[in-house]
Amino acid sequence: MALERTLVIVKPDGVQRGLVGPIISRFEARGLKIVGMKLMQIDRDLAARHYAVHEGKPFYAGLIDYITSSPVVVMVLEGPGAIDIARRTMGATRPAEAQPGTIRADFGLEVGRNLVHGSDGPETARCEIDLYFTEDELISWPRADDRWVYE
Ligand code: DAT
Ligand code: MG
Repeated sequence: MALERTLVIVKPDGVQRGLVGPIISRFEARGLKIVGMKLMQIDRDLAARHYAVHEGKPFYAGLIDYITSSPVVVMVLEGPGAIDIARRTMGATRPAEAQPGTIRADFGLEVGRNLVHGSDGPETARCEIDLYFTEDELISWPRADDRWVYE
């Protein structure tokens, strides 16, 4: 499967609840490789660009307030099929509908506190990675485990 990169965010509730480690562990254990990562506070301008597709929806104002409310951990994860794999590891948008074993089901209850973001396709992944990271903040590195994770 093609090697992809995707943007994943541990949202403010994940950071505030001390779940950064457990959430990142899910992706790491799955075999996805961290090629960029930082703690940052998303400002309203960046939030508006990130969630532009949701502008005008009833939950938009609350979504912007929430995502800008306290620090987040943003990362770029790499692997074969990384975009879809990360989304499946996160689970459905609404934690109540997410499958047990996914991050949103195991750590969350409500849609507006669903802990993680993950890009939903190749084009959004490219745009979102560019929104949050400069080229020199991303590192392509050979991982000792690569040959035990990739065929
Ligand atoms: P996802 O984060 O699974 O890609 P999305 O892109 O449809 O979901 O929406 C972005 C975020 O907006 C989502 O993580 C939580 C919030 N959201 C979506 N639909 C919502 C709704 N009906 N009510 C409240 N918040 C919602
Ligand atoms: Mg989305």
